[in-house]
Amino acid sequence: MTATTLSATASALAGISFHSGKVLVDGEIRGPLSGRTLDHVFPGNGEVVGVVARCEAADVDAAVGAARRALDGGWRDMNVRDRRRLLLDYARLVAAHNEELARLQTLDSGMPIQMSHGFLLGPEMAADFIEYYAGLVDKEIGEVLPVYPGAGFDYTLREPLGVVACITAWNAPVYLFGAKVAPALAVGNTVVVKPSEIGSAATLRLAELALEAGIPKGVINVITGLGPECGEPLVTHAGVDAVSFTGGTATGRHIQRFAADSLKRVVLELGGKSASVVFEDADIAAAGMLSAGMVAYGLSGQGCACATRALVHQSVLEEFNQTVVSTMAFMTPADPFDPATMAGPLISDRQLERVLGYVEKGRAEGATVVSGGERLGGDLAAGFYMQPTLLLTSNQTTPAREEIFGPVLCSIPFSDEEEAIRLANDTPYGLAGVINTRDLKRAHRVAARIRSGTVGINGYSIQATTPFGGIKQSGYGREGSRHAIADYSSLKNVYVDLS
Ligand code: TXE
Repeated sequence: MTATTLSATASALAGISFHSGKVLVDGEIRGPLSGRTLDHVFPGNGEVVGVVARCEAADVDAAVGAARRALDGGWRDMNVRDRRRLLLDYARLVAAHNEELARLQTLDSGMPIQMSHGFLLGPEMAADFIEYYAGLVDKEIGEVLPVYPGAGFDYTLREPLGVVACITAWNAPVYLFGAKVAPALAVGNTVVVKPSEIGSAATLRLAELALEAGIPKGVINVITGLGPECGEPLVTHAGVDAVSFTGGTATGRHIQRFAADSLKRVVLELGGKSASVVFEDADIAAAGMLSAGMVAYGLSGQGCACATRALVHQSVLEEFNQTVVSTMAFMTPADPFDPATMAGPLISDRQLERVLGYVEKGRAEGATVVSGGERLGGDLAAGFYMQPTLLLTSNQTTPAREEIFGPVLCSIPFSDEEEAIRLANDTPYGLAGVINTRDLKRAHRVAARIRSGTVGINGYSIQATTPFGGIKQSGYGREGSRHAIADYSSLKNVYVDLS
């Protein structure tokens, strides 16, 4: 197949221009010092659409040096009014480039263009993060504290950490850029962003817009490359003061180990295996649509917060599963650049094979494939598409226990509230969760007992104003809200003796 069989992709690719194989260091868009690149494969049709710079230690050094100079050269000590205004100008510019950034995000990740444009994961969300944290620049600055018994007072100063490395995943590059870079910059840090080696076009453009908004060169630098060649030298670099990471749990463990020698601050936003608990009194149709949507719509299950286990009261299991199957049928993957498309491809052939392997493993362990489970052919054969899949299983099979990162929902029956809570918590992860019930007391009772960083009741939402992050193997630290400021700053205490 060529791109011509996906007509929306063919016309989008003909019209997109982007920085192929480039980095942004010290205000300059240029090729990597290594002189090496990696192919940028578009998951919608399997074609190479450009290249990604394959940076190594010398590039890391240059980017960290530029960030340090920008930090010491004015960004850290800029008066808060100027910094606030620059960030607000930047937020406006990002929002004004919604169309262009959304297309680049789809090019990088295969995310359907309607979701790339949407508020949840699109440029408006990145703009909202920047605007929200611009509003905190002159507010999250410290506090005055009482001292006794003598005469005196005490105050705290919230200070930047220095140079922050922001290492991001391929699944939502625009959202992740906003969630990490905005709070880091707001408190006066400078950043080196390392997006996934899979696609860097949206991240580079976001950083370039910062320069156009008047943010000084070196405040945001972008380098790209493989984990061991580029990510590791960045994490271990003596000039990096903190690391904010989103990606797989195994990589998160490596990063924590690499950062241990220098004791630099680490924030880890890792994987999940969240549960949506469906009680017998819930709106079953709404719960089924929500569950199906979380694994079939948009990212095709390639999101850390997706509730990929549905724990369903046995009395409503059949009705729930039927709703899921019909909703999934409605969300059959298609050309991600077509505005009508609700679900896109998986990120790579390797990832698709891995997900199909989980379905097979589940089958061998006794799970029933209620619907889906196959790779899509025809016009979509050259891309990485698979049918949204419903498995009926216990909580003990491999697909119910491991993060699959694909459109696979595990439907798991339970018989009472205690069992539902036990199953929801019977996972190494602790990122998100949903409780579906019309019983107000039960909703809050169960929300308090689910061991995770976030929980939704009859729905789920993440935004700039609310804290998002995990516990257990899902990592630690928070993105969004004023609580994230703590992860990107240190608190200095100053005592004043008035006696
Ligand atoms: O992530 P990686 P991948 C999960 C999901 C997925 C799996 C692997 O289960 O199947 O992780 O995805 C950089 N030092 N999530 O391979 O490898 C890497 O270059 C420093 C969950 O894409 O963790 C990229 O920029 N950096 C997740 C980033 O880390 C390193 C989103 C993420 O890559 C590095 C994505 C190293 N040694 C995947 N190795 C979520 N939480 O949403 C890699 N990197």
